[in-house]
Amino acid sequence: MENALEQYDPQIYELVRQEIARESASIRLIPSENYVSRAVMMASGSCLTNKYAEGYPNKRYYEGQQVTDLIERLAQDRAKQLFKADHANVQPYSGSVANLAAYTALIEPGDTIMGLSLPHGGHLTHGWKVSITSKLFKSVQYTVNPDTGRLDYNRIEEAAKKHRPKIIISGATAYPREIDFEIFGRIAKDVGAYHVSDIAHIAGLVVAGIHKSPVPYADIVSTTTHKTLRGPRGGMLLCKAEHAEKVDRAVFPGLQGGPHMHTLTAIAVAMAEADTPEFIAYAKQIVKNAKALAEKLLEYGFDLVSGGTDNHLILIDLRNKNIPGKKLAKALDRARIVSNYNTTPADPLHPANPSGLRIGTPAITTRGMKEPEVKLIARFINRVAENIDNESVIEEIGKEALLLCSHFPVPDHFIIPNKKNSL
Ligand code: DSN
Repeated sequence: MENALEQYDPQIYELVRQEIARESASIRLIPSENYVSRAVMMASGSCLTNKYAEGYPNKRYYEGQQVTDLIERLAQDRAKQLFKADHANVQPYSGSVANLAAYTALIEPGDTIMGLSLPHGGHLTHGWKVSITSKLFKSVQYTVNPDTGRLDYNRIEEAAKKHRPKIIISGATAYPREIDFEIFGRIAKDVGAYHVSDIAHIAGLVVAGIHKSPVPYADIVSTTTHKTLRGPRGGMLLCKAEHAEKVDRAVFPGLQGGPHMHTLTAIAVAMAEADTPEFIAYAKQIVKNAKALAEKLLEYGFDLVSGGTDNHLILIDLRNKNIPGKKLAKALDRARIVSNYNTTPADPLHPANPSGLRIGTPAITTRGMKEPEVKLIARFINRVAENIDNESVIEEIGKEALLLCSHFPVPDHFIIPNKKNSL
């Protein structure tokens, strides 16, 4: 397959090769990124990309579904078993579409949704002002408690009673603490709202039993498939039986046409991988690594939102270091440490140049790094911060980061074999 690419499109082949090398030769700390297995990669790059399959198994609008029906059913069954859900829809192209489908399955345009504000860790599609979700629906946003950086369930309940939303969204993209989905479920029930839970970031921790599952407490659970869950890029909806038909209709024909069958095939593979003791060990280590990283960063005087982490990510508020998030993210990138700049709760700066830095441990855990390596990474981050304008020190740290990467190669079965891929 790689040879065909090299032959037909050397320019793109070379760029893919460069990306393989970049991913191997950098410490990837973006909490929503990971390395998929070779099996997932192969399924994703398979002939299933050729097939149109609008509809659902046994109810398609195109013929030739002898194989696709079997694949989609397998993906659905594996997802249901893994998440202990009544129903699974594995067709959403992404988490954003999955969220929109969840809302449109349950409520009408103009109804009120209530989600976590973006600068406080929520997602764009939880009703943030620039998202279509705030234009289609009336959006009310709750925040974390600025003093603690944590969700304040009493305040969320007060807001729910005041605004009477039709949907309350739990879940986040930049929240380092465990979320109490049971309380969200109770609040929603008390005010007559549906509870939609977005576990895109923590899905891998949920299936491994490390973070409590929202499935018993939510009407619909939405997730992506590529973050801690370590599948291909995609989305998924899980729901109670009573919502199954509405969810399916909201995805197709409500929002999407033909499902991306190659992705769906790879999702099925990822679900099988996630249903193993190895995956549970990986998920446990993600959290151990994040806690060790947080502890070391605190020792170096970094201010962590909420004071630490319970999950896979850490949000650093850099105001006490007087370094803008973007400047540090770019300097770290030059030192082969890849993160993303991020808003912090009540951030006085614009999201394009905010006060925070978001980091996480899923990808480095997939590479087999553990607490000693994570402590070394904390040291690298601190040295970059202390030498933010000193390019020769940053270059030196980059060399050390490369050495660390060379000791923890992306596992062989996690990459496309490529002779030119060595560091
Ligand atoms: N962009 C994703 C993340 O990085 O968290 C959320 O969609």
